[in-house]
Amino acid sequence: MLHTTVLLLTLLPPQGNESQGPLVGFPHAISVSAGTLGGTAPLGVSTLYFKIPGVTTAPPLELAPLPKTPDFRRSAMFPAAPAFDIHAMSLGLDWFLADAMGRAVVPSGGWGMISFSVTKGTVGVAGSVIHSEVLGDGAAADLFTWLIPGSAAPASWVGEVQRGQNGEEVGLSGLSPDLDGHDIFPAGYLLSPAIAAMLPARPSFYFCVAKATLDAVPAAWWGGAANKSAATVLRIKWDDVTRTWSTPEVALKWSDFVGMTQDEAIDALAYDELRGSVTFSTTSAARDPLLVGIPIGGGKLKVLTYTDMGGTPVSKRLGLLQTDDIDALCTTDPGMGHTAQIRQHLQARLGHPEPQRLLPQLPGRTSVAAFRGFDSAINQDSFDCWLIGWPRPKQPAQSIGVVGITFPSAPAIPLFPLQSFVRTPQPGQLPGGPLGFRLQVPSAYVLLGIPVQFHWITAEQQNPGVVDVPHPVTIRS
Ligand SMILES: [Ca+2]
Ligand SMILES: [Ca+2]
Ligand SMILES: [Ca+2]
Repeated sequence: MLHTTVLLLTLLPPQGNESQGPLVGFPHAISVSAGTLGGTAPLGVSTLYFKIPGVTTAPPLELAPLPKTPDFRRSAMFPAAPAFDIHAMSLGLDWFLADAMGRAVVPSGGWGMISFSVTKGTVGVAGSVIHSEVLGDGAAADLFTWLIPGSAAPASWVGEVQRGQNGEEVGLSGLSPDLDGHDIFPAGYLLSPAIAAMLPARPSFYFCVAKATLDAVPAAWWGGAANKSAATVLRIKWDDVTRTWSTPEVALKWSDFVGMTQDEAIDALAYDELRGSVTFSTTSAARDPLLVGIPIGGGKLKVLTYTDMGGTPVSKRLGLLQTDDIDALCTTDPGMGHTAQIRQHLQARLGHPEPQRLLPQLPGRTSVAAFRGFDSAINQDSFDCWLIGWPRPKQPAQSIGVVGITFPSAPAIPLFPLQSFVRTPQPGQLPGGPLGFRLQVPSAYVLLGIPVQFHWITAEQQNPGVVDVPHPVTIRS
């Protein structure tokens, strides 16, 4: 019986362009380039927008803060500043995922992830995930993820580019939509009071100004004309007492990056404030699309191409041509990286995809992601778990699916089923027919940190042999 099952699964048609990976449906902060719409509304280029939680085409929003949290609205961040284009951004909470030689590395038990987007001009290597997006509905508004080799995660996911969110699932539209800034941390302040409380009360916001709009910002921001550059990283800092952001000032000068010239531009930034290391991208065609800056003393950063342990540029592993370009970037390791406080925040916010051990002989064509949600109507945190790829397209028969949980810290407790679903493929669904399941987190458990592991299993009524068990996902209360 099991043999038949495996055979059937290997005969399944190839997957469509479904979203996949740890960030499916995950809320994060973005900036866009000119001409990008959210729904039918034009979006500003110096405004932070928040992708709405869930696999939805709802447009991203500029959101008012929760009580006692930083105000990420443009009117608070850049009051009175004329229109300028945020070209790169970071809260400085990124975790640097390289050794001293710029090689991508993750400690045992960690799962390092880079999340990124590409420019409108990016083509991608033939056969790559990015190239297939370029041939389809475009890649510039999409969010991609790449798990660093060595990450504790399903083997088929590690070292592979995954399209975590299609542009329409970020809520972007228009003739040629472009996501050109991305950071997962600002959205944490807007998610729930409990989750926001795990983040620094006085964060910094680091950003670069696009070259075309350098003249639009006040000269005082540069602290001298010699620093005026699209490769200079500026910073504002939140004051939680006055509830205001500081005036922009220089955090990293273009000249701090050894070998950089004043007319270069940084268009993607992941800054590890704690260790002073940077993962970034420039607009220079002469440079690799993905670089690291490592402190070498005296405030200087050595600039190296980001490579894997074998010396192959990570950009190549991502399926990028040398002429392609990354224009949004964030780096995290929710398993082992960051300070204990940020790690706890991430583990309560973002589900950890784990190898499937229940029926490991089944390949699992569906995929699962989980993240922290919040229901403001009842003032309660939730676990939001999404299943993608079920049922298979064009299957007229009904399928049954079940979601359940286990508690990794109490392995004696067996799998506990929570809800069953009966579905047929519906026309008009997003690719993969995303199915969301929400489990309220009882208030008393919201910050206890108890790991909860979600499991799914699906079967087709007409082809009962087609059973699918995706990998489980662990998230903490
Ligand atoms: Ca796309
Ligand atoms: Ca950018
Ligand atoms: Ca770039």
